[in-house]
Amino acid sequence: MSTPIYHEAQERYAAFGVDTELVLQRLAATPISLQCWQGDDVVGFEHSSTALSGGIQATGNYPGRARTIDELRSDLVLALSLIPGKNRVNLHANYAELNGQAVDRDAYTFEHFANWTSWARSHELGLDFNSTYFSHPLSADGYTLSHRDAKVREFWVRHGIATRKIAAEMGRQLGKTVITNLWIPDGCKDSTVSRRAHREWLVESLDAVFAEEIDPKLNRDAVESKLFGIGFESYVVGSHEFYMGYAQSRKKILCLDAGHFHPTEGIADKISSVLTFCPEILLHVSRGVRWDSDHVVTLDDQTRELMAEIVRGDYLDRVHIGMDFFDASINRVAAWVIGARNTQKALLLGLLEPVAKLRKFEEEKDFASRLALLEECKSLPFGEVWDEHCRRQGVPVGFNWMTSVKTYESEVLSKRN
Ligand code: RNT
Ligand code: ZN
Repeated sequence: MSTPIYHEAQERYAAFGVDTELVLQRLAATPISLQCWQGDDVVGFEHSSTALSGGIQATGNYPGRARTIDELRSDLVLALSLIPGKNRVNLHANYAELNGQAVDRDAYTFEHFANWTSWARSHELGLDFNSTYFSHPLSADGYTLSHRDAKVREFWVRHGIATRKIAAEMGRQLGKTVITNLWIPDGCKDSTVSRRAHREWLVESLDAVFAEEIDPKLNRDAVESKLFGIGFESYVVGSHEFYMGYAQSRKKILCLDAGHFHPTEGIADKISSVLTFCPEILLHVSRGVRWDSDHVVTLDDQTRELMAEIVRGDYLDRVHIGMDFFDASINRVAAWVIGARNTQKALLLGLLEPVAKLRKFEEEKDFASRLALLEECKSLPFGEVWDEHCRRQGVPVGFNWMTSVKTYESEVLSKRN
């Protein structure tokens, strides 16, 4: 039963030509992919579990990090139960279940992800996937697919191929398409003179990784750019221009990570440019703070603008929404829930925008009314619509979700060391 307060909100929006019922349907139909790596500070479960490298860092030492795959799954289940809608889980290749086998990343097979897949099936979750090119002895000098040594490149090409095969099998078994993302750390701390050579090696390697056609119903590939990394300040091989060209020419999905551009540069304005040339976009919704690209997503202007652009351009069916942050300084389950609920709230705000009215003002060159209405929208009762969504989706309304996290913290997380 909807509450009277929701009906009031419904009428307020209806006055601007917005149908909140339709909005809630669209919101419920849009999954968010939860990054598994928020649960264990991107460590993964390979035997050696080398320290996190590749220009990314999870800072903080809040107790409760998942130390085993079972712990990570149980943390994910709690987080998912507090986020409205049918969502997805995004795995990384270094979350393979190796059971002590001495197998390197170029030889990973579906069997190492079979348990993850049956777990996903039993929770009716879709999976997404990532090849892992960091935290490995063969990436220690900062280069992988664009390494000057062909042997190193070949190792990583085999890893990329293995990842796509695993993803396709996950997609087949789940009956849900997997989006596999490829991000490499490659680059250098200081002025590099062989920029061209590394980029040419990277194209060659990527073409080799993607050589085999895979049914797009099972797996689709994305490539992710970055401006700089920690210790990779002067040169990153896979820059935005590089992958924009690559994705456009090879018809791949372009992954835009909100934290991978200049600090004042948002990704909202890129959506309609990229989608003019690329078939689809994968989002890594994140929050850049100074040099860190991976803070927990808040309901900030950049995220709101991003979601508004996706709705305004009618692009929802060409955009895959994933999150990418890793915060080790707060309760990790809470981080997932805060980030996901904010991502969804930003999308809800975008869906609630009276686009038709705003467009009309634009056509009439009435820019004062456009600005006035855009600002007016900020004080419309979107919180009531959000609460209604949570109620209908059977998740806690408002701040109440935190109670479950606190109970779990005292009963489970605080007992980990
Ligand atoms: C790194 C990229 C990449 C990673 C994950 C773990 O800067 O954003 O997406 O965060 O693959
Ligand atoms: Zn990312």
